[in-house]
Amino acid sequence: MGAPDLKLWLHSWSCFEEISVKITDAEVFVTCPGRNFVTLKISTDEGVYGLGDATLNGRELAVASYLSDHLIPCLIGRDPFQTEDVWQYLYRGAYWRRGPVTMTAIAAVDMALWDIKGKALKTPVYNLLGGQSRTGVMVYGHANGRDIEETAEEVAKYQELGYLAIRAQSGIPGLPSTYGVAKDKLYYEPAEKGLPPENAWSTEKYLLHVPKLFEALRLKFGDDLHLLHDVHHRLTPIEAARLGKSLEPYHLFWLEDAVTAELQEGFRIIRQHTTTPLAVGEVFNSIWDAHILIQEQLIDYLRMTVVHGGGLTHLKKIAALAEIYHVRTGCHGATDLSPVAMAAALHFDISVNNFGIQEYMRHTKETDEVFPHSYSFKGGYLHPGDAPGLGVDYDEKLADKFPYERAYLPVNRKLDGTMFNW
Ligand code: GCO
Ligand code: MG
Repeated sequence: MGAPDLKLWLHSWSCFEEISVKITDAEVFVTCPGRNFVTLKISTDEGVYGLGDATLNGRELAVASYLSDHLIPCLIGRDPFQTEDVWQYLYRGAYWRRGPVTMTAIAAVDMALWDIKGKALKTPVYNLLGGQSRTGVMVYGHANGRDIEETAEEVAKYQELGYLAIRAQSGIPGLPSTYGVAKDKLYYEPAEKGLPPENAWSTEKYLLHVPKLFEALRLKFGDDLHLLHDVHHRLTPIEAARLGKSLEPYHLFWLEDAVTAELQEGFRIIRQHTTTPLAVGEVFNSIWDAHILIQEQLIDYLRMTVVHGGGLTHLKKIAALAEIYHVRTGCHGATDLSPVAMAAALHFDISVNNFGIQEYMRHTKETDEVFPHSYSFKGGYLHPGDAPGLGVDYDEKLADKFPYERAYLPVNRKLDGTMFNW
């Protein structure tokens, strides 16, 4: 290493020694620039502040209250550099561990502290997580249509935008509406204002239709394009095994959330029958939701992401465990995760060796304006940019123009009225 590098190192070391920061204040903002987002802003006596995403779709105010009423009072006066200690303090200190509300609130604090750390050290967060393991993060976009033809047209649009990987969902003949098919194509948003809308479901109709969709897509687009599909928790293990088997000729990148995953052991059945790669975990909130899946190599991709998976501090440990068992990451990145969570995911994705893919549903123009960010898309890849910290800001004045509006994800019933999984 030459002399200039050493000088730089000595300089950054002396900066590090001078840093002694204290948390002075923290605020929670709820805004609805097209959809609801909850954002935590932690301020310090050095003027540096950090942002964390605390959005839990359809249950936003519960996390906002958890932060304001229970966590923020415990943060004032603490050293924001102690990310591990603060995480343990909030996780162990609650006594009531885990659960989506608790873990989303902890994740928001953790994200904001990593953001502060990066800004104070004047470096992007990925440099604190191990640096850049790759030049960019491959993402997948969402193509959806009312039928196979319309879905294929949408796949073509994403391909033109440069995507190398595309998730395909289509309407099911005989069902008036289903998961993944939206009016607004590029900005698919499942939550709706008012009370939860109701959808109808038939497993048989679905299982007959999906292989036809992927047969048509492979015929039209050839073998190179990565294709993905989300079942959205609707099958039993043996039904999922049948679907996985019937999709093998179309070599999917992954089949997502084939079953509800409370019963991790259920994946053993799917695994015995199919070589279609399996992804799961967007609703998981700690390692205890995934440890059997990882250690028994029952899945190929883990969908846990920074905001619902306990923050960067927890997720990087989960990724380290997953790496040993050949499980790669595939962070959830739907529009209900704010640009703050998207940025945090990108810093994580670019740094870990066992990165697989990142979901990227583009946010609307209004959302991007409320959250100006340094990450950018090029040729199928996202890059977090080189701004210090997470590289995202929050325009409070603009956000005030979009007050919270109650909204819910749909619920789902079988054709005979039985309540089912959305
Ligand atoms: C995905 C997800 C979303 C979820 C949504 C719930 O794969 O992107 O399944 O569509 O339904 O994020 O809030
Ligand atoms: Mg999903």
